[in-house]
Amino acid sequence: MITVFGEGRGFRVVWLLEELGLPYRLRGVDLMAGVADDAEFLEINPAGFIPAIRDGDVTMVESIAIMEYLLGRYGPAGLAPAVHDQTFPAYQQFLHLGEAGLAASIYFVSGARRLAPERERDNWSARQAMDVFTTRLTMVTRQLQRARYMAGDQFTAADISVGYALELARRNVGFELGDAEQAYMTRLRERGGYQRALEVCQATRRWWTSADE
Ligand SMILES: N[C@@H](CCC(=O)N[C@@H](CS)C(=O)NCC(=O)O)C(=O)O
Repeated sequence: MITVFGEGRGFRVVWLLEELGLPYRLRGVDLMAGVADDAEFLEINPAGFIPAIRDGDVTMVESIAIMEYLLGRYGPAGLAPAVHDQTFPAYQQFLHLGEAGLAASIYFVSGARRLAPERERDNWSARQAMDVFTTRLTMVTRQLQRARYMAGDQFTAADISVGYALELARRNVGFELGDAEQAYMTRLRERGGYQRALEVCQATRRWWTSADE
């Protein structure tokens, strides 16, 4: 049985597990309360960030690496193109751009705007992170002019990566997505795997629902 520790980017992992139809359990990690007393979690990830997984003897962190591990070990079920497929380069690019270019940037914008002291909310680094997010987003916009999904006409794990980042931007910093990105998000939210993941990830669900109000 695979255990997923923590929501946040763990939503990506849960979404993928739902798409793959694999058994798993979600073990909550409360970052706001602090993890100093959470010995079981710290044994899995001494650095204390989420998500992490345990799968038998395997422990791992980094949501994109975890998705690549799960796809590699349990079969892509159509969610990752084969390496010689013509869609593989775009798949690989957007799988990583979703975290390295998009989610990582918007996460720091969100932290600055929500948690920093008033005078530091619009600091230079937060503005730089916002610029990085918006420039990387143009890659997504251009891709959506060419295809329905990041790797072409089939949904793949690259859409889980990018889709989560766009949800984060919209819900955490009120970023206004363009028409093409909004239509893309509607397609993603209609998926059974997305909806089941949101049922399982109750903290994410509460957070996103409150952001919609
Ligand atoms: N690149 C990592 C980012 C992990 C990350 O920053 N997670 C956040 C929550 S989604 C976190 O644990 N923040 C608290 C911390 O870094 O101590 C991934 O994709 O898993």
